[in-house]
Amino acid sequence: MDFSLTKEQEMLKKVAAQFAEAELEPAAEEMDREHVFPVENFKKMVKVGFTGIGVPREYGGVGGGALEKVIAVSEFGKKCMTSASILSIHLIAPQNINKYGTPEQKEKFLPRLTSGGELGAFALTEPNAGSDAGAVKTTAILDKETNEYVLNGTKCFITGGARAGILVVFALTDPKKGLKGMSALIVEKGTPGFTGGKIESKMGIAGSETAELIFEDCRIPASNLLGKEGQGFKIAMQALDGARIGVGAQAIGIAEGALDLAIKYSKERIQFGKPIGTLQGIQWYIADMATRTMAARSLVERAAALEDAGKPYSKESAMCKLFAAENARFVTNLALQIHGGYGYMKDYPLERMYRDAKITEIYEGTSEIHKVVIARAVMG
Ligand code: COS
Repeated sequence: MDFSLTKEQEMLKKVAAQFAEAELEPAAEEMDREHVFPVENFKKMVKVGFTGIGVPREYGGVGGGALEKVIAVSEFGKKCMTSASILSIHLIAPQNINKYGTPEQKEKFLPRLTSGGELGAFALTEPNAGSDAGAVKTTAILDKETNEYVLNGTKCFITGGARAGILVVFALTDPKKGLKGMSALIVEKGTPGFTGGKIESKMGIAGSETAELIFEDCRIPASNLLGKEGQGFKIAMQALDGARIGVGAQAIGIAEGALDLAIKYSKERIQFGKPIGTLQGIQWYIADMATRTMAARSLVERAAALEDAGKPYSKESAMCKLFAAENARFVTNLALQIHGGYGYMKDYPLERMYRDAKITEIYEGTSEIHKVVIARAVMG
């Protein structure tokens, strides 16, 4: 297997790393403390082109695919997990409109999401439809006279939701059919009847806004149907297969960032008259962290390569996210432990990274859901 990056991918990695160090890292602590969305940094991401990854140039994108997303998101994750999360989740909307959209939908919505500065969101989850995504209750009933869907319901835990300009929203267009009656609609911010509700206060990734969305007789033109009626659940599942690689990338990023900090600290910190990194106990921690993180990266890149090759990757996506997320918690925990009391203090980034890492085991599907997906795939 060829693990080398192309010249363009090497360049992307370098640009993303420099961007993360210069723009994202300095803002990370304040974002965490103040729970503020990084408006200026998002504008800069747009300017450099990160928000157009995976979308063709004719729609304002920068091309590339899943591997390019992994490269950029993991570099962001090393320095600022909130920013990695914002980019990774933003990309779901343009990539899905690109995949399922009509030429008219692509022309209308993609340039706004890639180079136009609008944030995208993916609205599936509801208070009673989390892991059981098929239990969505939001409805979108077609008014045949006006040719509009009338959207009613409440979504929750939607990253970027209330702030997003363009959202992919899942609703039942034929409630009698359950998940087979689910469809995907493109919804624009400002549509009458669509309001943002509660903004959640979270344990980590504090700068990424996580919102409740309320739809009350919200009229969506029938031309905003993404894919076909009844295809919504499959679109959601396929979108999540891709999105899970994004979370895997966040998880390897934060693990690599924490490992870098742990190595640096263990060489600098003198106890008992020598750097703690000379102690075998610390070396064994570092060796375990490095080995597992390399394994996580390999799984994430493998899933991305399969997606880019157009091969089935649902199982691999679940495996990479499951493993990389558990590793992110493992590595941030040990990196904090190596820093001792300093690691526990807010003056150092480790306690934030430890809190930020936890979400990777929960969003875009919990670790337990990934085990369901993997077991079904391997056991038949
Ligand atoms: N790609 C394409 N189609 C898929 C699919 C995938 N990855 N996963 C399931 N489907 C299809 C199935 O093939 C089935 O289609 P048919 O009826 O035509 O055979 C249909 O979708 C229903 O699938 P299934 O019976 O497996 O549905 P379940 O209700 O059992 O749910 C899980 C499956 C648990 C895997 C799904 O609900 C899930 O992923 N839940 C987690 C949701 C999640 O990640 N939430 C986070 C939201 S974003 S923060």
